[in-house]
Amino acid sequence: MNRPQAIIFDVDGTLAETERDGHRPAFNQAFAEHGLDWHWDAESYGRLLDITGGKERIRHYAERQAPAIAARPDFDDLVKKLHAAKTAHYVRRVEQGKLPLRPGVAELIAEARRAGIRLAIATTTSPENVAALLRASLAADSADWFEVIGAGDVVPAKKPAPDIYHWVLARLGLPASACLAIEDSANGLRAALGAGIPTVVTVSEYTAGQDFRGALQVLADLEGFVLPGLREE
Ligand code: XBP
Ligand code: MG
Repeated sequence: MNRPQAIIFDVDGTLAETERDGHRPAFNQAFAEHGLDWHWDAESYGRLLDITGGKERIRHYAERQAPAIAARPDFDDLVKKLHAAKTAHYVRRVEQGKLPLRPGVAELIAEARRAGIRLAIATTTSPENVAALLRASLAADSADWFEVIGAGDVVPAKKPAPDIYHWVLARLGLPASACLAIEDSANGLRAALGAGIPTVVTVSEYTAGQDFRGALQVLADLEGFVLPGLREE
Protein backbone atom coordinates (compact mmCIF):
# COMPACT_ATOMS: atom_id res chain seq x y z
CA MET A 1 0.00 0.00 0.00
CA ASN A 2 0.96 3.67 -0.34
CA ARG A 3 2.03 5.72 2.61
CA PRO A 4 -1.09 6.16 4.79
CA GLN A 5 -2.46 9.63 5.49
CA ALA A 6 -3.62 8.53 8.93
CA ILE A 7 -3.02 5.69 11.36
CA ILE A 8 -5.98 4.56 13.44
CA PHE A 9 -4.95 2.71 16.60
CA ASP A 10 -6.93 0.27 18.67
CA VAL A 11 -6.14 0.65 22.40
CA ASP A 12 -6.61 -2.53 24.45
CA GLY A 13 -4.03 -5.13 23.50
CA THR A 14 -2.57 -2.85 20.82
CA LEU A 15 -1.14 0.18 22.61
CA ALA A 16 -0.66 -1.80 25.83
CA GLU A 17 -1.47 -5.18 27.35
CA THR A 18 -4.38 -3.79 29.33
CA GLU A 19 -6.67 -6.77 29.74
CA ARG A 20 -5.19 -9.37 32.12
CA ASP A 21 -3.65 -7.00 34.67
CA GLY A 22 -5.70 -3.87 33.98
CA HIS A 23 -9.35 -4.35 33.09
CA ARG A 24 -9.70 -7.82 34.64
CA PRO A 25 -8.63 -6.96 38.22
CA ALA A 26 -10.61 -3.72 37.98
CA PHE A 27 -13.77 -5.70 37.19
CA ASN A 28 -13.01 -8.06 40.10
CA GLN A 29 -12.50 -5.14 42.51
CA ALA A 30 -15.84 -3.67 41.44
CA PHE A 31 -17.61 -7.01 41.93
CA ALA A 32 -16.13 -7.50 45.41
CA GLU A 33 -17.04 -4.04 46.65
CA HIS A 34 -20.63 -4.56 45.48
CA GLY A 35 -20.85 -7.77 47.53
CA LEU A 36 -20.78 -10.10 44.53
CA ASP A 37 -18.78 -13.33 44.69
CA TRP A 38 -17.99 -13.12 40.97
CA HIS A 39 -14.34 -13.52 40.11
CA TRP A 40 -12.87 -13.53 36.61
CA ASP A 41 -9.62 -15.49 36.58
CA ALA A 42 -7.06 -14.94 33.84
CA GLU A 43 -8.22 -17.92 31.82
CA SER A 44 -11.98 -17.43 31.92
CA TYR A 45 -11.46 -13.73 31.19
CA GLY A 46 -9.91 -14.75 27.86
CA ARG A 47 -13.24 -16.29 26.84
CA LEU A 48 -15.20 -13.28 28.09
CA LEU A 49 -13.16 -11.05 25.78
CA ASP A 50 -15.27 -12.37 22.90
CA ILE A 51 -17.85 -9.95 24.26
CA THR A 52 -16.44 -6.48 23.56
CA GLY A 53 -17.28 -3.65 25.93
CA GLY A 54 -17.21 -3.79 29.72
CA LYS A 55 -20.92 -3.23 30.36
CA GLU A 56 -21.79 -5.78 27.68
CA ARG A 57 -19.32 -8.26 29.23
CA ILE A 58 -20.80 -7.87 32.73
CA ARG A 59 -24.33 -8.30 31.36
CA HIS A 60 -23.37 -11.39 29.35
CA TYR A 61 -21.72 -12.99 32.39
CA ALA A 62 -24.58 -12.22 34.79
CA GLU A 63 -27.24 -13.52 32.42
CA ARG A 64 -25.46 -16.89 32.29
CA GLN A 65 -23.89 -17.25 35.73
CA ALA A 66 -26.24 -15.26 37.97
CA PRO A 67 -29.67 -15.23 36.28
CA ALA A 68 -31.46 -14.24 39.49
CA ILE A 69 -29.41 -11.06 39.68
CA ALA A 70 -29.84 -10.40 35.95
CA ALA A 71 -33.62 -10.66 36.42
CA ARG A 72 -33.72 -8.02 39.15
CA PRO A 73 -35.58 -4.82 38.20
CA ASP A 74 -32.52 -2.74 39.13
CA PHE A 75 -30.13 -4.84 37.02
CA ASP A 76 -29.46 -2.10 34.42
CA ASP A 77 -28.60 0.24 37.23
CA LEU A 78 -26.32 -2.35 38.85
CA VAL A 79 -24.44 -2.83 35.56
CA LYS A 80 -23.92 0.94 35.31
CA LYS A 81 -22.67 1.14 38.91
CA LEU A 82 -20.35 -1.83 38.52
CA HIS A 83 -18.93 -0.39 35.33
CA ALA A 84 -18.38 3.06 36.83
CA ALA A 85 -16.54 1.48 39.79
CA LYS A 86 -14.52 -0.70 37.43
CA THR A 87 -13.51 2.33 35.35
CA ALA A 88 -12.28 4.17 38.46
CA HIS A 89 -10.20 1.15 39.52
CA TYR A 90 -8.80 0.76 36.00
CA VAL A 91 -7.81 4.43 35.76
CA ARG A 92 -6.07 4.17 39.14
CA ARG A 93 -4.06 1.17 37.93
CA VAL A 94 -3.06 3.03 34.79
CA GLU A 95 -2.03 6.08 36.83
CA GLN A 96 0.14 3.83 38.99
CA GLY A 97 2.13 3.03 35.85
CA LYS A 98 1.07 -0.62 35.78
CA LEU A 99 0.32 -0.73 32.05
CA PRO A 100 3.28 0.33 29.90
CA LEU A 101 3.07 0.68 26.12
CA ARG A 102 3.90 -2.38 24.03
CA PRO A 103 7.27 -2.46 22.18
CA GLY A 104 7.50 -0.15 19.18
CA VAL A 105 4.29 1.78 19.89
CA ALA A 106 5.91 5.02 21.07
CA GLU A 107 8.43 4.83 18.21
CA LEU A 108 5.71 4.37 15.57
CA ILE A 109 3.71 7.27 16.96
CA ALA A 110 6.83 9.48 16.97
CA GLU A 111 7.70 8.43 13.41
CA ALA A 112 4.18 9.18 12.19
CA ARG A 113 4.22 12.61 13.83
CA ARG A 114 7.59 13.44 12.25
CA ALA A 115 6.23 12.38 8.85
CA GLY A 116 3.04 14.44 9.24
CA ILE A 117 0.81 11.37 9.28
CA ARG A 118 -2.41 12.04 11.16
CA LEU A 119 -3.27 9.94 14.23
CA ALA A 120 -6.59 8.62 15.48
CA ILE A 121 -8.03 6.04 17.87
CA ALA A 122 -10.90 3.59 17.41
CA THR A 123 -11.62 1.60 20.55
CA THR A 124 -14.36 -0.13 22.44
CA THR A 125 -13.11 1.01 25.81
CA SER A 126 -14.32 4.11 27.65
CA PRO A 127 -12.88 7.58 26.82
CA GLU A 128 -11.56 8.15 30.37
CA ASN A 129 -9.53 4.92 30.10
CA VAL A 130 -7.95 6.08 26.84
CA ALA A 131 -7.12 9.52 28.25
CA ALA A 132 -5.52 7.99 31.35
CA LEU A 133 -3.46 5.49 29.36
CA LEU A 134 -2.13 8.11 26.94
CA ARG A 135 -1.32 10.52 29.76
CA ALA A 136 0.44 7.92 31.89
CA SER A 137 2.29 5.99 29.22
CA LEU A 138 3.08 8.44 26.40
CA ALA A 139 3.10 12.09 27.50
CA ALA A 140 0.94 14.43 29.56
CA ASP A 141 -0.41 16.14 26.43
CA SER A 142 -0.41 13.11 24.13
CA ALA A 143 -4.21 12.90 23.80
CA ASP A 144 -3.85 16.11 21.73
CA TRP A 145 -1.67 14.27 19.21
CA PHE A 146 -4.73 12.25 18.19
CA GLU A 147 -7.02 14.22 15.94
CA VAL A 148 -9.98 11.91 16.44
CA ILE A 149 -10.61 9.64 19.43
CA GLY A 150 -13.52 7.29 18.89
CA ALA A 151 -14.17 5.46 22.15
CA GLY A 152 -16.83 3.61 24.12
CA ASP A 153 -20.49 4.30 23.52
CA VAL A 154 -20.18 6.91 20.72
CA VAL A 155 -21.58 4.19 18.48
CA PRO A 156 -24.07 1.67 19.85
CA ALA A 157 -22.67 -1.38 18.03
CA LYS A 158 -19.19 -2.23 19.30
CA LYS A 159 -16.47 -4.19 17.49
CA PRO A 160 -16.60 -6.50 15.51
CA ALA A 161 -19.15 -4.09 13.98
CA PRO A 162 -17.32 -1.58 11.76
CA ASP A 163 -19.29 1.37 13.19
CA ILE A 164 -16.49 2.86 15.33
CA TYR A 165 -14.18 2.89 12.30
CA HIS A 166 -16.86 4.52 10.14
CA TRP A 167 -17.30 7.12 12.89
CA VAL A 168 -13.56 7.87 12.96
CA LEU A 169 -13.20 7.95 9.15
CA ALA A 170 -16.07 10.42 8.86
CA ARG A 171 -14.37 12.76 11.34
CA LEU A 172 -10.97 12.41 9.68
CA GLY A 173 -12.64 13.12 6.34
CA LEU A 174 -10.56 10.39 4.70
CA PRO A 175 -11.45 7.34 2.63
CA ALA A 176 -10.69 3.99 4.26
CA SER A 177 -7.98 3.22 1.71
CA ALA A 178 -5.95 6.28 2.81
CA CYS A 179 -5.69 4.97 6.38
CA LEU A 180 -3.93 2.17 8.20
CA ALA A 181 -5.50 0.49 11.23
CA ILE A 182 -3.47 -1.27 13.93
CA GLU A 183 -5.38 -3.96 15.82
CA ASP A 184 -4.59 -6.93 18.08
CA SER A 185 -7.72 -9.09 17.91
CA ALA A 186 -9.94 -10.88 15.41
CA ASN A 187 -12.88 -8.76 16.59
CA GLY A 188 -10.89 -5.58 15.99
CA LEU A 189 -9.61 -6.79 12.62
CA ARG A 190 -13.15 -7.59 11.50
CA ALA A 191 -14.28 -4.12 12.53
CA ALA A 192 -11.47 -2.38 10.63
CA LEU A 193 -11.75 -4.58 7.54
CA GLY A 194 -15.52 -4.16 7.64
CA ALA A 195 -14.92 -0.44 7.17
CA GLY A 196 -12.48 -1.21 4.34
CA ILE A 197 -9.30 -0.13 6.18
CA PRO A 198 -6.00 -1.96 5.50
CA THR A 199 -5.00 -3.41 8.87
CA VAL A 200 -1.83 -4.58 10.56
CA VAL A 201 -2.30 -6.98 13.48
CA THR A 202 0.05 -7.08 16.47
CA VAL A 203 -0.87 -10.28 18.29
CA SER A 204 -1.41 -9.81 22.03
CA GLU A 205 -1.55 -12.02 25.15
CA TYR A 206 -5.13 -13.06 24.61
CA THR A 207 -5.34 -13.10 20.82
CA ALA A 208 -2.70 -15.64 19.77
CA GLY A 209 -4.27 -18.26 17.53
CA GLN A 210 -7.19 -16.11 16.39
CA ASP A 211 -8.17 -15.83 12.73
CA PHE A 212 -6.33 -12.89 11.20
CA ARG A 213 -7.16 -13.60 7.56
CA GLY A 214 -7.31 -10.40 5.55
CA ALA A 215 -4.67 -8.57 7.60
CA LEU A 216 -1.97 -6.71 5.71
CA GLN A 217 0.63 -8.13 8.12
CA VAL A 218 0.48 -10.12 11.35
CA LEU A 219 3.29 -9.16 13.73
CA ALA A 220 4.38 -10.19 17.23
CA ASP A 221 4.64 -6.49 18.10
CA LEU A 222 5.46 -3.14 16.48
CA GLU A 223 9.19 -3.23 17.22
CA GLY A 224 10.95 -2.35 13.96
CA PHE A 225 7.69 -1.93 12.05
CA VAL A 226 8.20 0.29 9.00
CA LEU A 227 5.20 2.28 7.83
CA PRO A 228 4.19 1.39 4.27
CA GLY A 229 5.61 3.87 1.78
CA LEU A 230 7.77 5.74 4.26
CA ARG A 231 11.28 4.56 3.46
CA GLU A 232 10.92 5.00 -0.30
CA GLU A 233 10.60 8.80 0.00
C1 XBP B 1 -11.47 -3.85 24.20
C2 XBP B 1 -12.58 -4.22 25.07
C3 XBP B 1 -12.91 -3.39 26.23
C4 XBP B 1 -12.21 -3.56 27.52
C5 XBP B 1 -13.04 -2.93 28.62
O1 XBP B 1 -11.71 -4.26 22.85
O2 XBP B 1 -13.32 -5.14 24.80
O3 XBP B 1 -14.24 -3.69 26.49
O4 XBP B 1 -12.01 -4.94 27.79
O5 XBP B 1 -13.30 -1.60 28.43
P1 XBP B 1 -10.92 -3.57 21.64
P2 XBP B 1 -14.63 -0.90 29.06
O6 XBP B 1 -9.45 -3.60 21.97
O7 XBP B 1 -11.23 -4.47 20.46
O8 XBP B 1 -11.44 -2.18 21.45
O9 XBP B 1 -14.91 -1.58 30.37
O10 XBP B 1 -14.27 0.56 29.24
O11 XBP B 1 -15.78 -1.10 28.09
MG1 MG C 1 -7.80 -4.63 21.09
